[in-house]
Amino acid sequence: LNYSVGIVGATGAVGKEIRQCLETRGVLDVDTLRIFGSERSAGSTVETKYGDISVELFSEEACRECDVVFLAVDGDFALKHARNICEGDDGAVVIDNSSAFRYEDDVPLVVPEINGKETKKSKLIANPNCTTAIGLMALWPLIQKFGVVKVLMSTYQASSGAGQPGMDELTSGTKAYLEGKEVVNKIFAHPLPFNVIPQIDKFQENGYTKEEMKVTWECRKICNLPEDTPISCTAVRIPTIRAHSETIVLETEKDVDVAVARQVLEEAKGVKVVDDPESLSYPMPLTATGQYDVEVGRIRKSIAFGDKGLEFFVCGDQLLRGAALNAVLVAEEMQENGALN
Ligand code: 11C
Repeated sequence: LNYSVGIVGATGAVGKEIRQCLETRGVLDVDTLRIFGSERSAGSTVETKYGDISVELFSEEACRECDVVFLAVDGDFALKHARNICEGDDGAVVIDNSSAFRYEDDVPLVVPEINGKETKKSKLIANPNCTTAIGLMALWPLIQKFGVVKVLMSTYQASSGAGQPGMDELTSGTKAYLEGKEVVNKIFAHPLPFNVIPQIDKFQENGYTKEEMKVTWECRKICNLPEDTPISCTAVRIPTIRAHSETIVLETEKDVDVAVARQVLEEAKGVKVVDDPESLSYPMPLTATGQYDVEVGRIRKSIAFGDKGLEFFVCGDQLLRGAALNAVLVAEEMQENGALN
């Protein structure tokens, strides 16, 4: 079972992390790694665990020669090429990181720990939005145990959500601010250093942003919840580098026992409980950065919902659980369940 694996967009922030996850985890049986890029990056060399790899010019034909292709590109590019790459028996499995196919009925939207089995249904798999994937790591085990009436989420999202250019704009802007120079913003709607911006992506007709609606739509689809399950989010950009934080309020169907909730989270795969107020221990972007597991803490019964409510705080690495790691786990799941063969 030696697979030919392709990454499109391997020089971007998510693409780099996909390669590193493949290398450091070593679970997916990679025989050959192929890296595809634009004319600008084609011909350059990337040092990898699998040897020095020359970046190939992207083509659908070359991608179809692979067994599995990770797309770390924008939605328009994915829309144009993804289905052509996976079409037919001889097409490749495509794991797409963009939002292009997430809401298509025939495309599973997958967090492997939740609905990994869905990967058997299609050769095109959508990777969720980072905010959704990070939040669901904690929400899903709790929903299974206590049921869900509604979810209220407030996010504190890192600059990496806008890729390497977002992280660069925060870093250079912070330096400029401290030097008393003008802070230039091209990626974010306003200067991000020493600020918070309550807008991520475009505003929708209902007053929510697209980022906020992604959380609603994607949580429902991944957890197979009724279409009208109330899930509401306010998404805010803050000046951190690469871990998203989320305050989550879960109104439950059953009474919640906080000790049981904590135990459920301690046993959940991909979750690390960091929750000891006495030692000032709780999730933070700095400690969640570079970690595969999502940190969960500040676990408490909700004053707002009484016995039927739980509040907690989550931090997860946006580029890993929110993107690259999730995509690589999808491929590992497909290797395991035979969907890659
Ligand atoms: C952000 N969540 O933090 C966005 C980035 O739908 O894959 C990821 C967008 C997506 O800006």
